[in-house]
Parts: sequence; C-alpha cells; structure tokens
Amino acid sequence: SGGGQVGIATKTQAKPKKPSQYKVLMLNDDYTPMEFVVLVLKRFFGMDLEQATRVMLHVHQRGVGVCGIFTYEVAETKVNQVMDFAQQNQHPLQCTLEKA
Ligand code: TYC
Repeated sequence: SGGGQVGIATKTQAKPKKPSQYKVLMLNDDYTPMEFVVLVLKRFFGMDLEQATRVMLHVHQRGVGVCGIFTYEVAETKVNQVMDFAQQNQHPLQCTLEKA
C-alpha cells in the first residue's frame, strides 16, 4: 500500500533539431539569355512569369539573387538540376548554395 519511493521520470526527449536552411543563389553572366533564366526559375523554382522575370532582372542588375530557401538536400538537388539544364543548353549559367 504505497510508501515506496517512486521516481519521477525526468529525462526529456532529445529535441529534434530543425534542419538548417540553405539559399539557392543564381549568378549573373554576360551570355545566358534572359528568357532561359526565366524558364529555369519557372521550371525548377515554381515561379510564375512575373516572379521569374523580377528575380532574373534583379540578378542581371545586381549580380546575384535568391531563387529560394530549402533544406540542404533539396537545395543541392535544385543546384544540380539547374547546372545540368544549363550545360545541356550550352549556357554558362551558374547556381550555388549558401547557408541561410
Ligand atoms: N546578363 C544576361 C544577359 O544580359 C542575363 C542573365 C540574367 C544571365 C540572370 C544570368 O542569372 C542570370 N543576357
């Protein structure tokens, strides 16, 4: 009938940490056609024509711009897809990752 010391569980669950986020950056160059960059932004980043045009012009004018922010795995996949697609079409377009 009771009396015995009953321990209270105090160990908490290890916190699942939120995955780090990475920016996918598009870099300007002098040769890739503007329409190709717009196509890339629509195809791989789900932008509509208006968004894609705005981001493309930003990169064209400023040299670099953010295509989106993703987990590392997704960001790496996007970069590879863009680089493969640019190479297939013989454009020097460059895309890279940066920790957000
Ligand atoms: N500067 C290119 C041109 O004048 C257009 C361009 C925009 C290229 C954005 C790359 O990420 C880029 N044709």
